[in-house]
Amino acid sequence: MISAELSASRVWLLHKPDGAACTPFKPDPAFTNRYRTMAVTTRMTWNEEKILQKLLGNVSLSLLFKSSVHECSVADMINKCNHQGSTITSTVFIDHSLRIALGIQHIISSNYLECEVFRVEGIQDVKGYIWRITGVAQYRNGLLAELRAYKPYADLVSEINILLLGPVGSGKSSFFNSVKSVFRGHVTRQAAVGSDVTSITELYRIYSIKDGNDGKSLPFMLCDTMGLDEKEGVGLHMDDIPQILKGCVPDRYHFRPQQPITSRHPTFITSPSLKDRIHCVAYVLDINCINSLSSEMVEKFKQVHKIVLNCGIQQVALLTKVKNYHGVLQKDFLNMNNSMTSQSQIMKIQKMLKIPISKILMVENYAPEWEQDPLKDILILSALRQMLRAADDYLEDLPLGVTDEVAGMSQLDMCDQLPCF
Ligand SMILES: Nc1nc2c(ncn2[C@@H]2O[C@H](COP(=O)(O)OP(=O)(O)OP(=O)(O)O)[C@@H](O)[C@H]2O)c(=O)[nH]1
Ligand SMILES: [Mg+2]
Repeated sequence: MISAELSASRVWLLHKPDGAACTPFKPDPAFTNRYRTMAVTTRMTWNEEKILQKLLGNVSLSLLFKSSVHECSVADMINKCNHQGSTITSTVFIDHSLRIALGIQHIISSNYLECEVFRVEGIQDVKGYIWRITGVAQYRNGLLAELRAYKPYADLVSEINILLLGPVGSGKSSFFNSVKSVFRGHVTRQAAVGSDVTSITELYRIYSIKDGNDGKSLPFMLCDTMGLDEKEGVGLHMDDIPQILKGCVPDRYHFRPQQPITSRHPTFITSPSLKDRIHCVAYVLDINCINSLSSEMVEKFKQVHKIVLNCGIQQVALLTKVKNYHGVLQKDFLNMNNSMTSQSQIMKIQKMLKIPISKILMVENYAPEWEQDPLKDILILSALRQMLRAADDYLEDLPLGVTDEVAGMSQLDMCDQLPCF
């Protein structure tokens, strides 16, 4: 086990024993003398070294001091490490729950097998990387706690319905899988995802998400749809969209690209109430395809935008497949968009959907991999938080008559008040 102390140009690695009880390392003089004449190599494995280099921003590491070779003498260490650049130190804190998960809760932090000091070259933004190591887990956990405590505005509904709309293959189902994975604590793949010329998702799904902590359902639903296609008669039918927004389409409804749902369908919800309605629409788009969207698809988006706007429902854009998402941590989370995308992509989205920059969200979904990544979690949770805030704005903005429904107004009357059709 390695713990790291970072400096501006040096990184200190303290190799901890993997067992529970152990005494601190005392170098054997014979061992020390033997190794003094040999090339000093790190105790880290190749893999560990690569991970550390990547974590610090693809830097190169040169070992300056190794306690088992150079003896545990502070003077010797200072001598070897002096004049190697300025130092800012920061200690890596491993949260108690993570220690339990890793099975290292018994390790007393003062016990080390080895102390190594490296010169770090190529580091671009020292404070950013230090923050990245120490702050990411805390920031992620804070967001998670905030969302676990979330309650819809004024308790008008018990769950917020977020509708995912977008072209075939843009990552709608993967976003649901990603959100579920973050709350579950490991990567899960409930919704089928994949790549095909036509939409993989054929059923309308209203997914609930359980909190991994206590297994309770969280107060939001992700509504996954068939992908939009630029051709007519393929993909989600435009006339299905108003029915979905009103809450007339049931879970597991099988979309028919050439025939939209009507009130004659046996499972059509004829008297939807506020809880059945969509409270926020997220337009899901692959960030890498924004500049190559066909004029037909742009036209379709404009039509959808008009329908949603007429209903007074809040809208956000969710850009997926953001490859360089690691860049966001060079500074802070406030400038996420600037560091991850070009202005031309942002301008195009703004023009097409008339959505302010604050509502253009970005994620890298859990797609082919099984490893959880706290950075991905931060983007996914931040996007979800913005969607919930948008839904709250919608609820707060509802006309009095509609909110009266909660106090017993007829569901049918309420549905008729919808301004969209
Ligand atoms: N690298 C990367 N791949 C992604 C991301 N999101 C989705 N994918 C991949 O893109 C493909 C399509 O993803 P889906 O989630 O099925 O997309 P969809 O919008 O639900 O597609 P349809 O249901 O067919 O309309 C799959 O191969 C995913 O693994 C992402 O953020 N990053
Ligand atoms: Mg899908």
